[in-house]
Amino acid sequence: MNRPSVVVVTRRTLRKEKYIDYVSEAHLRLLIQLKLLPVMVPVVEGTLACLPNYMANMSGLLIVEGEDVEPIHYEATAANHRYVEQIHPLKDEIEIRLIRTALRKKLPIFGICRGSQLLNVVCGGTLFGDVQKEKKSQLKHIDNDHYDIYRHGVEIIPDTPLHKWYGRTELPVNSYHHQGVRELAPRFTPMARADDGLIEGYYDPKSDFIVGLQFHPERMPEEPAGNLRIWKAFGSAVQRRMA
Ligand SMILES: [Mn+2]
Repeated sequence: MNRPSVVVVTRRTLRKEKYIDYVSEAHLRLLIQLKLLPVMVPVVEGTLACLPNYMANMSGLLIVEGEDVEPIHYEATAANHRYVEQIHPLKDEIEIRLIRTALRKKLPIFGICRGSQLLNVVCGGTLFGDVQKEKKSQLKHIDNDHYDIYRHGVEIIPDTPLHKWYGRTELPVNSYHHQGVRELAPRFTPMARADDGLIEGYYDPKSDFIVGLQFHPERMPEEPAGNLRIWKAFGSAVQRRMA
C-alpha cells in the first residue's frame, strides 16, 4: 500500500547531556493508524537545504507542540517581546517554510498548540506572548501541578467542524500553553473559545482541512470518539490529496 506522507517537524531535548530530536508517540501512532506515513524532519543545521526533498512528497502537514514562536514573525507588541520564553529560530524557519508550501499547494494542515499559533502567524495573525499576563485572564491555561489532568472549559461554536466532531457545544479541554492567538488571521473562522474569550480552535472554511487547535485532542483519553473524528478527518483529507 502506498501511504501518503505527512510531514512533521521534530522537537529537540536533552537526553544524557546530548540533544535528541523527537515527536510525541501519540501523534505518530495516530498517523500510522490512519494509514499515513509520518515523515519526521529534524531540526538540525543543514535541514533547510533538504526541505525541497521533504516537500516533494508531502501530502499533508502536521505542526505540533514546542517552543515559543519568536515575535519577529508577527506584528508584535512590547509585551510579546517581554514575555517570550524559550525560542528555537531554526524550528520557526523550517516550519514557516513548510506551512507556506502546504498553503500554496492547498494541502491539509493540522496545527496543534504551538502549531496552531504558528499557522495563525504565517497567515497574518498575531499572538499573546503570555495569555495570563497580557490578557489579564483569571483562567489558567497551564497548571504545572496538575499538568495532564487539568481541564478548562471551551464553548464550541455551532455549525463548525469541531461541533460536528464532538457533537456538543461545551467541552473541557487540556491546556499546556502560555502563548495564544491574539488576532486571528483573516482566512480563519473561530471554532471554540475559552471562558476568557481566548480562541482555542479555528479552521479555514474554504479549505478541505486547515485546522488549528490550542488544546491536544490526542491527550484527552476521556474523549476518544471526538478526538478520533478530528484525526480521521485530517487523514481522509490527506488521502484525498494523494488519490
Ligand atoms: Mn487553554
